[in-house]
Amino acid sequence: MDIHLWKELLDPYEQAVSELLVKFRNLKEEHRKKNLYPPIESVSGRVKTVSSILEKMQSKGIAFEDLEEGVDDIAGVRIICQFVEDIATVAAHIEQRTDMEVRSRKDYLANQKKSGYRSFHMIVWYTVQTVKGPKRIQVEIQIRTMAMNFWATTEHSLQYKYKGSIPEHVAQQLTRASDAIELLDREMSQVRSEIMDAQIDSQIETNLVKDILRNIENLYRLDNKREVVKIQNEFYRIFSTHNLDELERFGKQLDIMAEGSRAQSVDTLAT
Ligand code: 0O2
Repeated sequence: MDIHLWKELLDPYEQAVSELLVKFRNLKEEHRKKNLYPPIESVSGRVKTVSSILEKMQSKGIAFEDLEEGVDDIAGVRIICQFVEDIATVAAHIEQRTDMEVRSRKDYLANQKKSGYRSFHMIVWYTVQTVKGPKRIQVEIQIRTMAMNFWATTEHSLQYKYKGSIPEHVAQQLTRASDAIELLDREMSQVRSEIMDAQIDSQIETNLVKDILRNIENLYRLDNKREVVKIQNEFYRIFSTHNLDELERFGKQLDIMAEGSRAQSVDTLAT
């Protein structure tokens, strides 16, 4: 197999990773726009390097003709969550999507690996549209918390440093660190609802401020400028009180004013 064929083989996998990154990032954004708690903290992806694919084929005895079936993580997407509970939410979301079909799951949360690795893996079938028509490929989706990711990234670097045979004393430290990570995730879950409330409030405030400033700018273009400066000062006063209810009331009043002002300017244009 020459280099040109490798590129041709990997192109649809690149496409799948790019598309899935957009889709999962949009899902997070959609939650934010609707003032909902997003179960996704961040998303990243990669296509396996040729050398890494070759290593996997050699270690598992996979022939070239079985490459795409046998190496199921050529395309990989990693979804990072804030809390352990979010992992199940994301997995359930993936199960019910119509643009991918779950082929298999590996629950390294219920069955932690000997190394201390914890994560939830799903292999999904995903179809990309290419110039040669649709191509159905496998994508590995890893779902884990930020804490689990910290552990896995560090351990991965050590695997690289020690070429896969981590010395016993380092392996023991990693096992202890993994136990500490599990405890940390459990502790964070205890305060989950409080953190979620705080984050949602902060998101509501961010969205409100954005809407209010847009309305103020629009009014400034259409209305009595001195009045609009007064409105702006009132906004700054309310904002400094950190009273979300008052800010919401102010935002609604401004919506009505902006609507009235828009209607008036349309009438003026029509006459
Ligand atoms: P990379 O560089 O991430 O691509 P299997 O024979 O099916 O049990 P397989 O096919 O490796 O083994 O599947 P598994 O166990 O689900 O692992 C797939 C990926 O999960 C790995 O890909 C890693 O990304 C991650 N992973 C699994 N076990 C560990 C672990 O002990 N430590 C860390 N840091 N990551 C792990 P690759 O191809 O190994 O690496």
